[in-house]
Amino acid sequence: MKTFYNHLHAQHQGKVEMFRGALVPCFEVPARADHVLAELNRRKLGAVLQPQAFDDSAITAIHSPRYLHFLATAWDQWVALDPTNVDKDILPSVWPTRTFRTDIEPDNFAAKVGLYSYDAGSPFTAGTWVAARAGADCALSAAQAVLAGDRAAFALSRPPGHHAGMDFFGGYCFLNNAALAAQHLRNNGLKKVAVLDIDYHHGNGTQAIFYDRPDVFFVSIHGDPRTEYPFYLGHADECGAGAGLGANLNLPLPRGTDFVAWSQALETALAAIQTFGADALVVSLGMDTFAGDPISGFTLRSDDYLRVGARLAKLGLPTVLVFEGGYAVAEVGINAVNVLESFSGSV
Ligand code: SP5
Ligand code: ZN
Repeated sequence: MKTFYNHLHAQHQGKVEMFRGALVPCFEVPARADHVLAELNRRKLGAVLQPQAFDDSAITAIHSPRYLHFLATAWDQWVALDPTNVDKDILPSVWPTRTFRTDIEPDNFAAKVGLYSYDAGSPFTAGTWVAARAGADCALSAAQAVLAGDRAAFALSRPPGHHAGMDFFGGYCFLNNAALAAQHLRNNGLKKVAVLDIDYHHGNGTQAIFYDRPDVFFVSIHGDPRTEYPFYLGHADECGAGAGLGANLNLPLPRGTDFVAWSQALETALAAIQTFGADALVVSLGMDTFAGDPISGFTLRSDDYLRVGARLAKLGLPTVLVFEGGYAVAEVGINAVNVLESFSGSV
């Protein structure tokens, strides 16, 4: 399996995120991707390639122009406010909740940051845009490889993507890499695409992007949003809307869920993907279902990921795997490559 690696990922390097009234060190760190790359190389799992550069039309297929303009200019606007801002991350502090208007982009910078975000845990830094844009190229390149006939391809990038919506960032995510890959597959001849999200956290951004569409089936296995981030989406009764009714499936599980119960949900998800009749699969591959994850609550072990990769391969679909979360830094490489190696060994 080819890997498209974002060699610019470390340009996104947040310092702090808000947690219980304090700024704490970021969980989403460059070492995560470094460990996955090192493990891929150690096991010689296939070529590690630089992505192709895709033009912005592939991005505007998912994200709004005003959001993309904001992301591309945010750092310069931030430093223009005060030159000493170069040493600080951008974090939002005000948001337009219910009853506020979101159609007018304010001039005030803090107000703009809030308009385009939904949490205070996702610092925007000097290199965030460059890293996220190169990550989009990785996801698109992986989709392109599959379109060209590869059975599967892996996009190894950070920041992750599945929490990012059409016009907002959050949950450490800025551009929705999985959605970009799915849309690229759709735009190039594949009629029906399934996105299977196995990150611990519900992929609210991906769900929202495709919620009213019948051509992209979003299926997610995740911590119950009543107790787990992102809290406000991911319940079992969210089934899609309008023409997309029936093309969304959420399988929330309680904190503490083990591999046996998680695997049952995986079987439900895969059966639904087969019933949908997908021509291709995009996997939001979060490794934060691991027992040792510092911010999550499932109890999967490293060996379990060997079963996951083999099972995904058995579905028999052209597959784009996109790296998402996973914060047990020392183990994230082993766990992710366990999925990839067993997938490759099973096709
Ligand atoms: C892509 C992805 O996995 N995003 C997850 C974003 C989660 N953000 C909220 C993190 C809350 C941190 N809680 C710290 C608990 C320390 N015991
Ligand atoms: Zn996650």
